[in-house]
Amino acid sequence: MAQRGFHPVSGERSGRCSRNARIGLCVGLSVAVIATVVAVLVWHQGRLQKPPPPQKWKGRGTTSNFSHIVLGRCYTYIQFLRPELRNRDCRKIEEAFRNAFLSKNPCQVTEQDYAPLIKLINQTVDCNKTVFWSRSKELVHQYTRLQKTLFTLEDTLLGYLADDLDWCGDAGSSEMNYDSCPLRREDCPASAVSVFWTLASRKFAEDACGMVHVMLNGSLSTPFNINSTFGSVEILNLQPKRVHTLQAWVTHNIGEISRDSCTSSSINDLRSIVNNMNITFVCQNNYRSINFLQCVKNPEHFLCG
Ligand code: NGD
Repeated sequence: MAQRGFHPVSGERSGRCSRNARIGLCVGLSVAVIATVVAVLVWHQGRLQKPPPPQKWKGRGTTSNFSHIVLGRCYTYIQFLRPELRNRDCRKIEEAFRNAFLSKNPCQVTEQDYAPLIKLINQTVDCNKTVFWSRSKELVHQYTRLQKTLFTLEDTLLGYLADDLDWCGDAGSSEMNYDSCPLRREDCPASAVSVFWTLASRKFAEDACGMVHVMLNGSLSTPFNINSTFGSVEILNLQPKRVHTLQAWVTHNIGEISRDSCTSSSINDLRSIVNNMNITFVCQNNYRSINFLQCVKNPEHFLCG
């Protein structure tokens, strides 16, 4: 009788246990080899497919939490600020905003890319309620926050979503570029952000009707600057068939010498441009309602007594 576990002829170990062990060892080794090969292949593939780092620009990167901020602003706007827009789909709006610039070179984003976003928002401003501004951002928004029937671009949903944010993507990635975005005029003539503001400003002006307003900063030597967005985009896109009058409110920083800016040469340039478009121009120096607003912030000032 052969010894248990030892084959009498081959001299090899026999029995169920050792055969199973050999099979197990073989299978284990094979699995290990295959797994190693697969792992090496995946690693190699991953190295080959790793996206190149995003392009570097001179400007700040996308604002942190961009998507959350846009979504939050959208719900705040349709829920509390202008409930008449409550049927807008904020998720789709945020997605359309993101899709306008993701996976694209930020210097090659076009107005067309923002068309789905603009279509989803679809908001109109009543006649006589449009307010433009230039170099007077804080004061004009203090004013329209109280005069709720008036709208600056930033009081519309489109402007409200984007105000003070930075954003850009990258052609080689589907992620936002949080490190840097193109700086206006330095990296390229039109970045994802500047294309947006030019488009939003143009549409805001094209849609205006009746009497429109602009708040300008009389404390500057040129309250009207032809190169500003107001001077180069908004004014030129007013529709004379829809707009009969442009009223300018020229304000001065409280406490600064208050001259009659309505007769200054830059305001005269504005008057000529507007009159040539067959639109009436009216200029108001130190508009009283806005002076009162300035006094709320500076109640002790002698001019506010
Ligand atoms: O292309 C731009 C750009 N253009 C202006 N600004 C821009 N920011 C970008 N990131 N990309 C900024 O708008 C600029 O730095 C100021 O902070 C602000 C307004 O510029 P200002 O005071 O020179 O005034 P503009 O006439 O150029 O523009 C104000 C008018 C106003 O009637 C709005 O309806 O043009 C409309 N807007 C344009 C651009 C940007 C508003 C904004 C905004 N809310 O940031």
